Amino acid sequence: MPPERRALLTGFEAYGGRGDNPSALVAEALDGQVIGGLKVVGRVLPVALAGLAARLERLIARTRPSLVIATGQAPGEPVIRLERIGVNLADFELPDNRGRRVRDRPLVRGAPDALFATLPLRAIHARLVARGIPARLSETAGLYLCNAALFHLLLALKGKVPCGFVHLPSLPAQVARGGGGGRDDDRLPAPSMELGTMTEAVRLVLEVSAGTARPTRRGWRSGTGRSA
Ligand code: PCA
Repeated sequence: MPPERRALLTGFEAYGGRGDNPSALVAEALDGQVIGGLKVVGRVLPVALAGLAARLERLIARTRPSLVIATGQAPGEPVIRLERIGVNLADFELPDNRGRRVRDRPLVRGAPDALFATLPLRAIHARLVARGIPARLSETAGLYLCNAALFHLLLALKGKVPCGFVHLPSLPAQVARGGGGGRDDDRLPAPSMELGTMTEAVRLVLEVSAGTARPTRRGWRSGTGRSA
């Protein structure tokens, strides 16, 4: 038997006064499934900057994944959003779940200003759209915890393991409730997407990424790296 290969899939807990987070529900739903030959290890992260990098590094060390997909909620976003880039900056528009609001601060001093996701984003986008799931490539994951997770993961993985971030819309029930925490993003007529559609989207992201990621002598690579 060949050794089991794993994909690490993370979601975030609820934040901003909302009762739930679709990314946590998707990570829990796919935990333990085998997708594209990889056993999915689904984990839910706290929405807190303190300890985030260490937690991600621990998860990588324990899981030794061949693929890492992080996910989070983007209230107000109508489609599946495939993040191209993580930036070395934290500037929170609201406090994290430990009450900490970071302004204008690099995530890691001395690290690069930005790192590119290493997933085959065009192929993923094409597969989602072919399945009838609206999706787009995005050039900013924000300056909050989702961007921080993407940046820390890309820094830790050093391009050796394909890694990227998927932002998910709000759940219909979140929009129906009119949002939480006094934020406008979830108020009607805000967009939403069914949990089943989002789960299928993340499943397809895993499948396409697992299919194109190939081991090379220099480590893992996926099909994005053509230069202009
Ligand atoms: N979304 C937030 C953090 C947690 C989440 O699910 C973000 O976009 O940064």
